[in-house]
Amino acid sequence: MKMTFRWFGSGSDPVPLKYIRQIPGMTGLMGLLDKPAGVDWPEDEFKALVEEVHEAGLELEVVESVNVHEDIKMGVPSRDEYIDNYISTVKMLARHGVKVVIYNFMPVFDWLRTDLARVIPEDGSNSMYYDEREISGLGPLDIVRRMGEESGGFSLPGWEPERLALLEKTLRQYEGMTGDGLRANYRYFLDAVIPVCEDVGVRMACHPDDPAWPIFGLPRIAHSQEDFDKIISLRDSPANTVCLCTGSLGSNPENDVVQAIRHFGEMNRIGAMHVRNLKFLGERHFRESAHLSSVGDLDMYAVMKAIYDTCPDTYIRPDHGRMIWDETGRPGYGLYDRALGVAYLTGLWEAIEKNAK
Ligand SMILES: [Mn+2]
Repeated sequence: MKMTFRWFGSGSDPVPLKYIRQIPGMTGLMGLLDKPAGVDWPEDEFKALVEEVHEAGLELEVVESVNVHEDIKMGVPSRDEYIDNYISTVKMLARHGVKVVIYNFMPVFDWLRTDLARVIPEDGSNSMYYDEREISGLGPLDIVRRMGEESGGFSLPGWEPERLALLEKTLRQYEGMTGDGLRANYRYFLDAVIPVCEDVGVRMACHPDDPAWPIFGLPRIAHSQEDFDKIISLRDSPANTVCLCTGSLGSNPENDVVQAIRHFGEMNRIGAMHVRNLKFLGERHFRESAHLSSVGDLDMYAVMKAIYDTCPDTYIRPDHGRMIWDETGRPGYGLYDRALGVAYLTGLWEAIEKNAK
């Protein structure tokens, strides 16, 4: 298991690399360049990032948010140009030591919450929160506006302003698209990208829909074990893998997250893991909790044990954290609670490892 940390870059992440390096057990980052979907990532910028990360004593073997352009998901002719850019980016990342690329195939929207800083009454900290009842009367544009107002000036992954400008038009274009239609477009993308990944030694890792059910009537095809079985069979290859995010898949209590880890771990189809906990508050209603099993509804010991048993070499990161100790910053991505999450997960790991010997 390689413990890593998401980092947005020195220009836009208030957490210094030095602090990340000081978290016990930390090996590297899940990093990114902040580029709109469809752009061929500039090599000089990425090279500078790698050098900066290495200089801080960390690795950069996993890259996130290489976003898939909407034209690829919609399957319109201009997709070929964006697929070419994607392939060029994957090759470039491989040249600089990247082993795993995390992405998603969610139409229009990336992850969604109805409150980015809901106070947890028990301890006064706050965390990201979702209550489907709060969006029942709202359209997607209202939600996006609200998220923009609450993000404290940071742009949220998947909610880049340049995508939102096209939101209304894009929503219209998806009208009538089925899950199978979206999967056909996904297959087209994988057929082009996966052979390149096999050549250059990169694994693509698809992140689940978050929350793990369809929203706004859009087709969403990555929120259950069955969905990911279908995704893998679109192009079966060790390079076509899952980024198994326990908090995203686990937002739907019908998903057995531990079973899903064992299933895909045994198949060698887990490219990376996001590990976090959440607390169910009702039907389609949850908050992100601290990592500790007893304050949420996922069994984090069972999660780490499943990783240990089936994919012990995978990359892991604490996913989101609460905001504690009056820290301010990007919702979900403060230093303190994520660092506590790392300490807890590595502690579980040490116990599991020693117990097994
Ligand atoms: Mn995640």
